Amino acid sequence: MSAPALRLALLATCLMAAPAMVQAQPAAPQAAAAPAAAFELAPLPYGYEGLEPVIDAQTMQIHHGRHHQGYVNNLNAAVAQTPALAGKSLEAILGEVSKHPAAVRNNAGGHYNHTLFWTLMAPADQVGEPSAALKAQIDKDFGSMDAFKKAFEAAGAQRFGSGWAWLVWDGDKLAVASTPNQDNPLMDDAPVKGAPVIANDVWEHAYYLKHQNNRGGYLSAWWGVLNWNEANRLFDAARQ
Ligand code: MN3
Repeated sequence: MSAPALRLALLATCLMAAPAMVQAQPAAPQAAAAPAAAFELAPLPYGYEGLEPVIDAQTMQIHHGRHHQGYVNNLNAAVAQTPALAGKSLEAILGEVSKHPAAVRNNAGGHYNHTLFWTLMAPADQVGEPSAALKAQIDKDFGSMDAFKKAFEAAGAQRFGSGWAWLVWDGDKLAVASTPNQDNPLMDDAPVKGAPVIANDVWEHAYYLKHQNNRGGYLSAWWGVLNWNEANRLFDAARQ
């Protein structure tokens, strides 16, 4: 918004609010100056307890309300300090992330990955099943659903430290990958690039309260809350 337009908008806001503000303190300047394009944390599409018993409610509450909120807050702070990023979409930032400081990489990745992750899970009675198209492509590229699941679990289990396991559509085929930290396949310097179809968070904060050191147990139980309806939608969208 240009400076004159901003002044007009502020004036209009003051005029509209005037009757209610007779007794009020002068408006705090930061309220009007909040960045228009700040990233926000969306609510979870189910309750904290919705993924029990695979993922416990306390883990979901901390993971969404503190970890993800932290990525959002830190991303907004990093963008505010990097004028070249003003107004850019999350996907656009990820696509040029190698040009930017680590705080942008880690928090843009953290926000994107978790936003995706929440929608890729659902209560066990709402997960649906793989579409015929996705199942056929998995059979073609991995041999069978079981072989795909084995490869995906291995990618998550073998990621040393913190990171993510992915199923991506690379334009020609499906591929399993893993990334460190909050990296993802949209980043311009990712070793495996493509459109995410399935993603699992293998940071200890995603499973430790319930599964402790048993990352393999978490990875195998996680199929019970994988939202195939969303994976099918992402696969269809990626091929258009
Ligand atoms: Mn996480």
